[in-house]
Amino acid sequence: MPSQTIQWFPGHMAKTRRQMAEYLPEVDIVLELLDARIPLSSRNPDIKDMLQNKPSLILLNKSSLADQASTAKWVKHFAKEGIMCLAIDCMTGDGLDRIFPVVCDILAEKLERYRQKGMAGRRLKAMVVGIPNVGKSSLINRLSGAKKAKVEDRPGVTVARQWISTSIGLDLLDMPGVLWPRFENQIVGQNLAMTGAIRDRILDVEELAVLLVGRLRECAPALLCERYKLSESDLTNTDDYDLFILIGKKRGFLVRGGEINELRTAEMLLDEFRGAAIGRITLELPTE
Ligand SMILES: Nc1nc2c(ncn2[C@@H]2O[C@H](COP(=O)(O)OP(=O)(O)O)[C@@H](O)[C@H]2O)c(=O)[nH]1
Ligand SMILES: [Mg+2]
Repeated sequence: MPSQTIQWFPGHMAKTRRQMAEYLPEVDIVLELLDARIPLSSRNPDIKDMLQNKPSLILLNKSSLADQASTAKWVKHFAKEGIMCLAIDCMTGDGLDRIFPVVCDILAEKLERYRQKGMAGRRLKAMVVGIPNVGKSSLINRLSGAKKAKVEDRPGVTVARQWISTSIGLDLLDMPGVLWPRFENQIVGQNLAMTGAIRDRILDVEELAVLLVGRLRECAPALLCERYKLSESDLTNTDDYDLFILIGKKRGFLVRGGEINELRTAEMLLDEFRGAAIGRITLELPTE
């Protein structure tokens, strides 16, 4: 399971901490990207520490894949903790034009001081941080209007430090080092694997897909039924594995002898969840 596989992260985190500390004094604000489908699991719990009181803004990215009502709950949740938060999407462009105005709000006092010193036109600098695959490079490319940061569909690819100017008056720094999530429990690891933040090949794909079916019947039973032509009784009378097999059967993923092709069913389910073909689904909600 993921929690066992990824134990070597702490060493990397010490290095990331040093690299971040080195560049923090150069920036006005930190843009912290989270995955809107799993805002908690995609957040490094040490980030607050690492930011050393630097102003920050949380960006719930990939929000076009997440359930809208759930995203609104997360925005409220972070606001209650005193952290400004915006829902964005780097594919659709949703929310991106709100980033600069909100950054200016957060930095209002500092900007006023600049104005008084006659430095009103000074460009602002932001460091973009987040776990692998959360969309840091996509955000930077989108805001700079060019393909300057390397976008990877494989997680965990380190990119060399680079300052990138954008049209919105903000210079962006792609995160130095790699910010890993912390696998505090099995659920966090599963959430990261289901959304594609962790490579599939370190996991058992069929096992993950059965877990996903279990989660979907909890979070989005209606969407699950609609997509795979399941009835209500299909959901109540089966365990997760049987439901997984039923979905494969409905799709016609049969092999010789009438068995279900489990690998193909698993890959289909994970693909369709990740691409929001099942619908817009958020896997975790804030606890009250
Ligand atoms: N649907 C959707 N996909 C996104 C979004 N942002 C990034 N991606 C995808 O997520 C993957 C990782 O993006 P990347 O920018 O390389 O993440 P990084 O590792 O944080 O720099 C790529 O396949 C992107 O196309 C988004 O807002 N919506
Ligand atoms: Mg990147």
